Amino acid sequence: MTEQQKPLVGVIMGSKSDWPTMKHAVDMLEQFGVPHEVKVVSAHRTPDLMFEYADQAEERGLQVIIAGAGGAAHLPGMVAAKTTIPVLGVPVQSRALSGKDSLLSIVQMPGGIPVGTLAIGDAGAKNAGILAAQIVANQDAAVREAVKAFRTQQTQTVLEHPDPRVD
Ligand code: RP5
Repeated sequence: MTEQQKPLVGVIMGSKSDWPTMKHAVDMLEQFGVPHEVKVVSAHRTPDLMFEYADQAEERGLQVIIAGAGGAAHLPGMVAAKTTIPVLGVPVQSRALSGKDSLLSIVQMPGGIPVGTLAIGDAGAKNAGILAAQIVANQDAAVREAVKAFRTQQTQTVLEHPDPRVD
């Protein structure tokens, strides 16, 4: 439903193979009711599309871009180089190096072009979705309330299940 409204968050990834990871970011945006769009945009296979996407993001009304990539993960940094919209980078867990290559490719940006880098893999994607919602929440009371409700529920779940041996 939130995908049909004018998107505030753009979720892009270097390959279709990144989707099982990046889905966790989208799940959170859905949960918080944040309008978003999802697209494969590759720094290496579709470089012109990447620049066009970054160039047009602001005028299209995007407030945050979540960019996931693995291996030589240049997508988040290159998108950040072409826009002043906050870019959150998700290092996808690569097969060869377990995502350490992805992490270092994304996190080691030169001073002046920030990328907010999350953890490797599913947790990073999930947190990117939450963080993007928190950014949108600065100007959106409904999203703010949804994030707060999520936090409260999460805390309650832990408190109500203190014994790790019992489901
Ligand atoms: C990166 O290369 C993608 O982000 C992906 O994580 C990785 C492998 O891509 P595929 O070969 O699976 O398409 O650009």
